[in-house]
Amino acid sequence: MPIGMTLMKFILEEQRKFPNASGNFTGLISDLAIAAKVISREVNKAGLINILGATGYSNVQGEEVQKLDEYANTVIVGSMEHGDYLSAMASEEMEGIYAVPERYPKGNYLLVFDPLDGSSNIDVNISIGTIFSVLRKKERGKKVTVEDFLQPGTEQVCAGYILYGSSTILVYTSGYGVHGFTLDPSVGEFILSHENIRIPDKGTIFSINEGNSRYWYDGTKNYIKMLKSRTTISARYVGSLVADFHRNLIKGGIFLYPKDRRAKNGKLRLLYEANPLSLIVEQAGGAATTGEKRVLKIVPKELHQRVPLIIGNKRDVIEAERYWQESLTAVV
Ligand code: P6P
Repeated sequence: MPIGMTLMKFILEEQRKFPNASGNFTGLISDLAIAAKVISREVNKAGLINILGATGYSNVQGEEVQKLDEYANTVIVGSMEHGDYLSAMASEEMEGIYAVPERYPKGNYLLVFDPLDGSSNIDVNISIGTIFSVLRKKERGKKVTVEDFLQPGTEQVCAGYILYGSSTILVYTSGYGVHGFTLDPSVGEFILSHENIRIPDKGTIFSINEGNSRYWYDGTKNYIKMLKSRTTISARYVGSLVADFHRNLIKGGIFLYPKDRRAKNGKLRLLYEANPLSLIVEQAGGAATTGEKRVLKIVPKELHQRVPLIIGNKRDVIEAERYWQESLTAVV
């Protein structure tokens, strides 16, 4: 039986639509897919080897680095730095940018990623994920600096994630729809399983950490209270962004990590969590806002900047934004 449309065949078919394409993008995705397969293999046997648990130190975010976080970061950097498509990388696990070493050929793309999001769930066997975003360096030839990464999400060339769950699925968009590829471990290939994903117009799921409700502003309180009054509504919160986002993308729903009296700018990072998922959800017909503005329009001020994130099907996101705006005017 044919193994179906592999990720590489799909990407090559996409590339043929652009006669002037250099093939660099294809190389980037190909090497990223290899890194994903290696990470998937380790995630799926983490309990059997000494890779569970924490490293004993914290990252730039002040969060405890899990061994698998560090491992995933090393695998992605090692898999990508030798290709001729990148100038530099940035990651949740690295304080500054990582310029491709002089010994390797360079390209014009920039890769920014969260190597293993939701890593606090690793030791309890809950799905976790890698999130990635690809930008273009603005000026060819110039030495790459952190400013090259500080572009609004609308400038992303590509965005995606790999969810290490009941199966390993790679979902990406390059601006021409959202497509999902499920890893077939028996052949070691990502096979097209979800072509042209569209988020359902109506959702019956909301995802928010209600443990934070004592810190919520009225806009969040009033919106969640309204949601709970709906006859068909379910609360689902894994505590792993990629898992919560992917379920809502497929089934319809809204995920909220708003700013509150404790998380003054929300918790999630703009460049390698909010922006890539916002590009995906918009390409799938959904929406993503901070409560006050479209996420993809934010001009980043720093690499690890945090933003509030309300993301999902358009109707619910617009309604959540209305509640947020009303609470702002009520305060004035
Ligand atoms: P909380 C995981 O640490 C993460 O960055 C996201 O994956 C997840 O959505 C969020 O934080 C969970 O945060 O505060 O609800 O535990």
